[in-house]
Amino acid sequence: MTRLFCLPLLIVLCFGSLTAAAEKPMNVLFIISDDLTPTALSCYGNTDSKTPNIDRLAAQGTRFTHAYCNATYCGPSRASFLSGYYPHATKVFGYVSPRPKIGDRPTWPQYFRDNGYYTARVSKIYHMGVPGGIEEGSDGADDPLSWDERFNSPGPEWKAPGDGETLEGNPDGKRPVVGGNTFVVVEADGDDLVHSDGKTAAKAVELIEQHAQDDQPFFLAVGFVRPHVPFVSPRKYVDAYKPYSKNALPEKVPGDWDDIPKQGINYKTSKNMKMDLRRQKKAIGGYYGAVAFLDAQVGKVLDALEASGEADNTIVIFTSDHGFHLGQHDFWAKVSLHEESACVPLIIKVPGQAPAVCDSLTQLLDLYPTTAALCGLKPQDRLQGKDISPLLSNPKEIVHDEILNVSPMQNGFLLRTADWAFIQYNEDASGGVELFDMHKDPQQFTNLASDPDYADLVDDFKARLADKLQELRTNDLGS
Ligand SMILES: [Ca+2]
Repeated sequence: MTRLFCLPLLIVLCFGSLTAAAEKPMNVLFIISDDLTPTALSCYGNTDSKTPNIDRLAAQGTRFTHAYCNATYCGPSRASFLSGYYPHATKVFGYVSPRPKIGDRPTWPQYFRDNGYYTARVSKIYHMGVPGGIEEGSDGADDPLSWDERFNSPGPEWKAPGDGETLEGNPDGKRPVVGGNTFVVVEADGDDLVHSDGKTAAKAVELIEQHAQDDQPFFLAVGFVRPHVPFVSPRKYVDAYKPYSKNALPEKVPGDWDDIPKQGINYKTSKNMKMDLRRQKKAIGGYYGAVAFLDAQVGKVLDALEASGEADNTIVIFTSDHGFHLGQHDFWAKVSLHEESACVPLIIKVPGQAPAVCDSLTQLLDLYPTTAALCGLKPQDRLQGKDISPLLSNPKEIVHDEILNVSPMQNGFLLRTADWAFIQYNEDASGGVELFDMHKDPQQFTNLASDPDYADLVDDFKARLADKLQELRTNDLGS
């Protein structure tokens, strides 16, 4: 009897241990671009810009068409999704680490590190100044506790040898190529490895090769700095977008600013940047060139993962910290809460899942709880994002009824639902509001907020925003 009883138990134990040995937890490869609007990617419908490598990942994974950042510029966006809290929960609105606000609570990569993962970052994951911090090769607002290893990728940025032009604030053409947060295009001499992103791809490839065969799973975060200004790319990537005069500008509508509250006029506009149509078209060509350069670097990292034999055991995520205006409403760059700036590209590829396009709302705050769930790590109630893994198996599922995105620089708040974009300036709405019907008016030309027919809806959104802010301020941070 004893032997008969023990034998199945032994078999179970043996198979149990064999299965455990075979089931190494999934790796996470997180690739993030800087200032990349989804509208500049061919997999998101742009027919001028060509992004074959990001498209390839999109064809293998789930491409989210309604993914939003939770703050519309680098510092607070990155601090938010890396810490797991909304900007108004941590009050991190600037270009700093969230660490002092979260104490010893684990950040997203740190949680994987605490659970036995090797974690590393290459270049910009937490905020880094571009181009200044990249020129210096400094750590920026990094969080050392998040990583086993971290690597910076210094590069020449706007000083790269080549043909450069300052487009912004340079109507007479006398201003030389400059640094800082300025629209500059440089058609650079030399190859990819001259630049920060070329070095980042090379280091990421090296780390994948080093860690692919380890028993320990990896969480590798790869941060590219393009297409953030300056638009510096090896010449071959920019050539496709020359002559610059062929680049199409978005539709311009007379009186477009008349119904946008003053606080909603973006900090960079064609007018205050003094960019004529020639410069605007060159800005678009320079941006697309930087996107093509970025795309080629993403391709190198994806190729290395495939060659490593670990692609079938690795979650791959591609996204950006926020979007970017390329002349819509004569706005440029980020900060604005309008759609092109508020949206991010988001592609998630999980081994074994069917490729899909998902139109449901999602946000960068969801990445932490989602990857934790997919890798079998314990859920944490304190996190303010949601697990969107149900969307990967059923893209018709709905996890969010609304997304909150903020622009602290404008004291602005966006509530995005499936049908509406509601934007409010100041918590008491004293800076004005905008309401757009996103089905009838996806380009956001007609602000319905002052139309009496929509007064009840506006009041409803104001109340929802107040509730949402109260909800996220009720947290474990004691703030
Ligand atoms: Ca950014």
